[in-house]
Amino acid sequence: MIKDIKARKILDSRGNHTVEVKLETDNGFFVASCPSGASTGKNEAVALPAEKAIENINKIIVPQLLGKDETNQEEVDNLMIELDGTENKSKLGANAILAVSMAICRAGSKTNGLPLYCYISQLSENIQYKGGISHCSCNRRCSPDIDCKLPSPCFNIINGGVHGRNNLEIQEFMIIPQGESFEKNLEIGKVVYKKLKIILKNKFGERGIVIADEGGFSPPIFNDIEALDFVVEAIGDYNVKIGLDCAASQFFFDGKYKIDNKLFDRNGLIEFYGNIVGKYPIISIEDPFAEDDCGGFKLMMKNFGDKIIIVGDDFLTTNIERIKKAKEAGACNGAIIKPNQIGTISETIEAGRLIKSFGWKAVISHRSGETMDDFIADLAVGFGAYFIKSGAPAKKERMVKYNRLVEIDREIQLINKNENY
Ligand code: 2PG
Ligand code: MG
Repeated sequence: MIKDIKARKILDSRGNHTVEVKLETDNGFFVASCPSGASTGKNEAVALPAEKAIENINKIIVPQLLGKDETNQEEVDNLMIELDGTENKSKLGANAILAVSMAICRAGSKTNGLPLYCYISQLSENIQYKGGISHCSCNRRCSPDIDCKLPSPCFNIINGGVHGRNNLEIQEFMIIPQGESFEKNLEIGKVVYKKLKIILKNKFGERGIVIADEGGFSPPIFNDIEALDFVVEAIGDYNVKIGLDCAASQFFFDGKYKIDNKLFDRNGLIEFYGNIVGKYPIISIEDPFAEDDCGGFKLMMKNFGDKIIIVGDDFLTTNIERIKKAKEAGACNGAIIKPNQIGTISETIEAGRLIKSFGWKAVISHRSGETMDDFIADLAVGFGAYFIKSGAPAKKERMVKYNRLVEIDREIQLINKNENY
């Protein structure tokens, strides 16, 4: 039973205020906090100033939630959605609602005696029960044969766009190691990141290794192709692919896309992407066109949909209706899932299930303004996400997520070997 909820202001990784919630049940205290984006999609749920969101939690949400059952995630989330009453959570604030929703999820996992990823699996029906509870060998009331797979990490090692301190238009240059385990991939990510640091320092001195919002470097280069060349040099002989988040809404002006001082129409941009996909080991491109340019996304799918993953982020905003429309239009084959784009864990899970039902690749993502909350690590495993984006293998608010994934990975391996952990 929910006994108490306290909300307070904390600072995020950019030094901005955000909301942290501490929720109390009979089983203890559960803390959660909300991240925030810089390149936000205009259809995202609305975050209010932290003070206002906290006031809404204390005055409106808390009185309605006290005494409720923390294991009824959907019911409690629906209650908050009703209390808000808007399409985009602008009355109570998505940051207020989400922080509470995450804390409830943590509390529910504890009450059920399950690790968070396992509980989220159950919430999203991702676990295959082996004849039910009696077959459990790990005392966790879930099958030892968990259908939880670790996502592949996408490490954002060069930051441009609104996250960078340079003139690169593409927002994120990510490396995606192809090793056999999560831990191995983290190791490769770390090595390539450090190699890139040496390369950039040799070329640009200290200015080359300025670190930007997501822990990636922000070297003083003006050319996105040159950035790709640095990434490839750092990768060397490792089996590592590349993912890009173009966040193209940020370089779309008056109907034209501006990259590297050139203006492109849709077809021109397709040609630009064709050149880089042909030359570099790119396997995924996020938001290649602006958030309202569904035609651009369709063209992207038509040209490259059988070769790479075309991921919608600002384009979809973890929004069920937008995801459905994109499916009908044939505009994506992958989607970003960010809990604070939609505002509750139940809706996040619903969006994830829809994405997976289409056979699309689900990409769980952090925000550029983060906290030390590692919820998305458990979410990624619970969902069976294909990728997780949590920035560079640097900066502690990014690393807590990757470190939590290593912990989960070890735990699952032990469970699958029927050993105690
Ligand atoms: C993105 C995110 C996270 P932001 O565009 O995918 O990398 O950035 O949180 O600024 O929207
Ligand atoms: Mg994005």
